[in-house]
Order: sequence, then C-alpha cells, then structure tokens
Amino acid sequence: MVDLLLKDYVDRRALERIQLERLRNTLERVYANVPFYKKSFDEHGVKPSDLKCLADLSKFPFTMKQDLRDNYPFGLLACPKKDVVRIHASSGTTGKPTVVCYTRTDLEIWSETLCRTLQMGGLTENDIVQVGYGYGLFTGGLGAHYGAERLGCSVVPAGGGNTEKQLMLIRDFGVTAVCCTPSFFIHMIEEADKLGIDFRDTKLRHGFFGAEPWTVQMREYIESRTGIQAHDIFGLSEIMGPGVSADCECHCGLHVFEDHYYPEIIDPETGEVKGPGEEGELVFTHLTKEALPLIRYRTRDISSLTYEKCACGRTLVRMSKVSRRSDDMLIIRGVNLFPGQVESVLLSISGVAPHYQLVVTRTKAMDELEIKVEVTPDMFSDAVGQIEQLRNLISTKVKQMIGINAKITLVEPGAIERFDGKSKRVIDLRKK
Ligand code: DLL
Repeated sequence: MVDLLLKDYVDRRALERIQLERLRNTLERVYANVPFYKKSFDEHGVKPSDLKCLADLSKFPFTMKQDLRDNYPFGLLACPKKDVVRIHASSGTTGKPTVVCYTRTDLEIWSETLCRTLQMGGLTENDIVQVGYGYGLFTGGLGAHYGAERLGCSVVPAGGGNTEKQLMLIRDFGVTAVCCTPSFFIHMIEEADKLGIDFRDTKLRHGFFGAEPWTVQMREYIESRTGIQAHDIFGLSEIMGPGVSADCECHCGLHVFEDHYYPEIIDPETGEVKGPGEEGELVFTHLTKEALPLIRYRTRDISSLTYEKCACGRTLVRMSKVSRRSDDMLIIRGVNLFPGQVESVLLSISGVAPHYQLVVTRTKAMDELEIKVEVTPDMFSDAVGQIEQLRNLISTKVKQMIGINAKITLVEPGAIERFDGKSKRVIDLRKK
C-alpha cells in the first residue's frame, strides 16, 4: 500500500507530464471511437493534436449531463461493449438515469482512488469498515466497498437504511469506520441516543461522509457528538463515483486524485477558465477512464482550486468543500440563497437540531420562504417563552446573515423526514 500512498506526494512537474500524456491519449481515443466527440471536436474546429500543453484543454468543448442523456444508454462508449464489466446509473429526478460503464481496469483504478481516500483518513488494514451507502445502481456502496477491501480492511456491507441494525453491527463487530451520507449518520446519532448508545463507548473512530453537500458546522456537530473524525469524500457517478477527491487530516480542502481526473474551474456563464483560488463551476476530464471517458464534464458543483502545498505534505491540488451546486440556488424575492447557508446559521444556534426543511411558495407573485426547524428534545420540554425567544433569534440571524425575512416554524423532535441516503431539504412549490 506504500506505493499507492506515494502517488499523493508526487513531484508536481512529474505529475503534469503524466497528465499531459494521459490527456493526449484520452482525446485521441474519444476522437477515434466516440462519434459524439468526433462531431463535437470537428464543430469546434479542434483536434487531439492541438493539445500541446495542459492549458490547451480549454480549447476543447464541454460535455454536459444532457449529452449523456441524449446518448442513453451506451452511445458514448469508447471501448467494445464486451470489455464493460460493470454498469452503474445515477437515479436522476427526471427521465432516464445517467448510465456509466467500467472496464476491469476502470474498476481497479476506482478501488485504488477509494483506497487512497481511506488511507488519507488514516485507515489501515486493521480497520473494520461498515459501508452504509446504498448498494446497487448508486455508486456509493460498491465504490466504498471495493476501496476498503483493496486497503485490506474488513468490510461490513450493511448498505443504506436499517438504522438500529447498523448500530448493533457497529457495537458488536467493533466497527472502526463508517461510510455513509452525513444526513444518514446524523440519523444514526439520534437513534443511538434513543437506545442509550454512546459512540464513545464503541470502537468507531472515523466517518467518510459524502454524496451530498454538508457544512463545516455539520462536521463539527458530528465530531462533538460522537468523538469520531469526520472526513469529506467527494465524487459523482459520471466521473467514477466516490473517490474523485477527499480531505486529509488538515480539513482544508479535498485533494483531487488528479493522476486520474483533471479538474478545472470555469465561469458557469461564460465558460472561461478561472485561476487558482477563484470560485466557479467544477469541470473534470478523465485521464485514464477506458469505458466512458468524458472531456470537460460540467458538474454544476461550485468550488475553487488551490495548488499551494498542503500542510499534510501531499502535492495533489485541493478543491474547496462543495457546499452548493449552481442548480441548487433558490432566488427568493431577488435574494440568492443556498440551503447550506441556512444550515450554517441554524447549527450555530443552541437548542436547534440538525434537521430542517425549506419550503418556498408564491402568493400573488410574492415569494415566501418558510424554514421548518426541529428543536432539540431539551428545548422542546422548556417553557413557551423560551421557544418564542429561539424563534426570534433564528429569524434575526437568518435576516442578518442571508438578508431574507423567512417565516420560522419550530417543530417537535422527529417531525422532519429522515434520510438513509441523500437528503432532500428544499420543497419548492412555486414550480407546480
Ligand atoms: O453521490 C457519488 C458519491 C457517493 C460521492 C458516496 C461520495 C460518497 P452522484 O449520485 O452522481 O454520485 O451525485 C454526485 O453529489 O455532483 C455533488 O453535487 C454531490 N456530492 C457528492 N459528494 C459530495 C460531497 C455520488 N462530499 C453529486 N460534498 C455531486 C458535496 C457532494 N456534494
């Protein structure tokens, strides 16, 4: 495993040489094998041989989610169908799912990047890892599973849901690390409380959370409630699944496994490439993917990149924590709002549980935002006056920090829906 670890500390000039060579190969392969890319490059007047340096990638056209949909299911394959050994798909809220394919080598690379993710969090072959991401078409379960096995951990393939059983397994098997969505882990914390289980009395020390945006405040909440270290893992099915990037012990950005996935930040409006430290839309290009390599895939996730050396010593570029997607933005009476901003405000107030929902309605062309917030059990049993004070405090802080007058509705513990996969925090009734 030491050889894998070394890849995170490679000299940047050597890394860039490898990236350029791999990028050229990928461009040539898609141009020769995928009619969609042949047409798209020709229309843009570019050829794979135009890539002389990494910055030349900006001359090439983007790939969008719609392109995958238009070529459903296998139109973008760059290898013979017989070489595909795994097919995943992301659920997608409308229409057909987005299909992603893997050759045997792709699966090996996927396991490698997940293995590096878990190593980055401090795991070794001595760990027992419970995978609480869903198994199936979703990439979370099998992705984490293969990575943990590759590291030599003992894997408990619990899958999503079944909270009480998950807790039993953590306790009885001496599980040292869990992989699941942050919202599912919050649910586990709550169930553990009800069952009188204190995570500090178990062997659990690490959580690898991702698949949805979660704030720094949420990380602090999880760590203070359980005593574990909470790691952020990022990825998307179109690129591989989990394991595209992960945070190290410094928690100051997620290291991108850029020997396999080449990141760029662009202005979502103009498509221009932005410089280090500048915020914009994250775009990835595959460097080694065989089955379904994508060129300049637009993720819609908002982030920034920094090439400064991390205090941990790893040389891999860091992307800032993804707290929002460009298509997550709500515009309420002209004010732009992201659910993560509300989460940050709520979790800075005591007496508030990490369960909330934003309901947006429109009456006579006027947008209204209602924030439903659960109070903690102690607060719930307190005097009415205190509840009123809490409501006013939330309302004032939301107004101060986000600039919006929202109706705050405090609800009893357990009133807001719980999730064992990705959470759904926004109900926008204006679209109906
Ligand atoms: O969610 C893959 C994954 C599984 C990642 C398990 C991490 C852990 P999709 O279902 O295709 O794939 O959703 C991808 O989820 O574009 C982001 O918007 C969001 N996302 C994933 N990880 C994070 C994260 C999986 N750590 C979409 N922080 C991405 C914020 C995340 N958002």
